[in-house]
Order: sequence, then structure tokens, then C-alpha cells
Amino acid sequence: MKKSLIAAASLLLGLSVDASALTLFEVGINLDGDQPTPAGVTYSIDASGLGSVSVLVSGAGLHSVLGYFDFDAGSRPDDESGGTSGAPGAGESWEIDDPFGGDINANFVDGALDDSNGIAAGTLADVALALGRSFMVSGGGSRVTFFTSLEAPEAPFYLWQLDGESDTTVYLWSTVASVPQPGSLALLAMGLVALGAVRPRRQSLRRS
Ligand SMILES: [Ca+2]
Ligand SMILES: [Ca+2]
Ligand SMILES: [Ca+2]
Repeated sequence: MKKSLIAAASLLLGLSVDASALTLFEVGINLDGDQPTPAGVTYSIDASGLGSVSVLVSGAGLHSVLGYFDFDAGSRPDDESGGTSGAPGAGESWEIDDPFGGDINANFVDGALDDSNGIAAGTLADVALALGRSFMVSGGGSRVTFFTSLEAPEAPFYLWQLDGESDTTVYLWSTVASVPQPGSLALLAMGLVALGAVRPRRQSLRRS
């Protein structure tokens, strides 16, 4: 997974070497076991990896979406710490751990985060953050969105990681929202297309 994640991040972000900048070293989405970049994922992030990554999920039944984010900053990646704020909601899982020394990477691939901070209190390490959402879809679909920001959110639960050199804190949180039933939208779109297709033909008939 390592290589594909790095490739995906490099492709998406056009990563360049900058000793002082915040970078998203690795990013991945696990959608029902498909990772790191399954279909239906929209990346809206800047060169530092800040912004949002949203995942459109359809199909009735139980679904699982996990997001994995390994931010680095400064000249060394091993001076980071991490923590949580608030309490996870129903069906929400999380993990903070060393992306190389810990099991967060393997757990992300397996689709089962361990709901713990693997970085011992008071110690520094390379830190990666992961959040997961498990939920039922009945009609229509759902959109899971992961947000990354340098400002603390008002979300009921979020993760953070702090870089020692740059004193930069990155926050990660997620939302799940229902999206309209695709059937009604498709019908509406078909109706508009039909109107647009018929009108010019009538006009040209009148002219001739
Ligand atoms: Ca650093
Ligand atoms: Ca762990
Ligand atoms: Ca890191």
C-alpha cells in the first residue's frame, strides 16, 4: 500500500521538496475494503493537503469509509505528537499512530482502526491520523467528508497532530450526510435535456 499511496499523493498534490512546508506525505481512502483511491472520491485539497476529501457512497446496506492522513512538516518527520478532542459518534472509529513503527497503516488497509493513540504521552514520533465511519444506506446514498485544517473545528470529535519544529497543528474531522435519491435527480436531468433537445429543432422548423 505504501507505494501506491505515495504515488497517489504525489499525483494529486504535485508534492515538491520544501524543508519548511506542511505536506500530506500519504493520503488514502478505504471504501468497503477498496483502497487507497476507490471510485467516488473527490479530493479538494491544496498543496499542503488542507481542504476536504469526500466519498460518495451508494447501495443499500452497511458501508464503511476510512480516511488515512500522514502529514509531515519541517525537516524531520519524527517530532510530532497527536491527540483527540471530544467523543466519537455512533459508528465513528479513529486511530493515531506511527505510520511506520505502529499498526495504523495495516489497520487502515484491513478497515479496522483500533480507537487508540499509539504514541505514548510525552513522546514524539512520526504521526499519522485516521478516521472511520460505519453507517447504513437505505435509499439514495451518503457522502462522507474528511476535513483537514490548521484551525480547530467545532466538530463534536476531531483528531489533531502537532509538529515540533514549526509549531503547526493540523486538525482532522469527518461528517456523514445523506444525499438525494439518484432516481429523482436523474429524472429531472432527463427532463431538462429533453426540453433542450426539442426546442432548437422547433425553432429551426419555424424559420424554414
Ligand atoms: Ca517535523
Ligand atoms: Ca495503533
Ligand atoms: Ca507524519
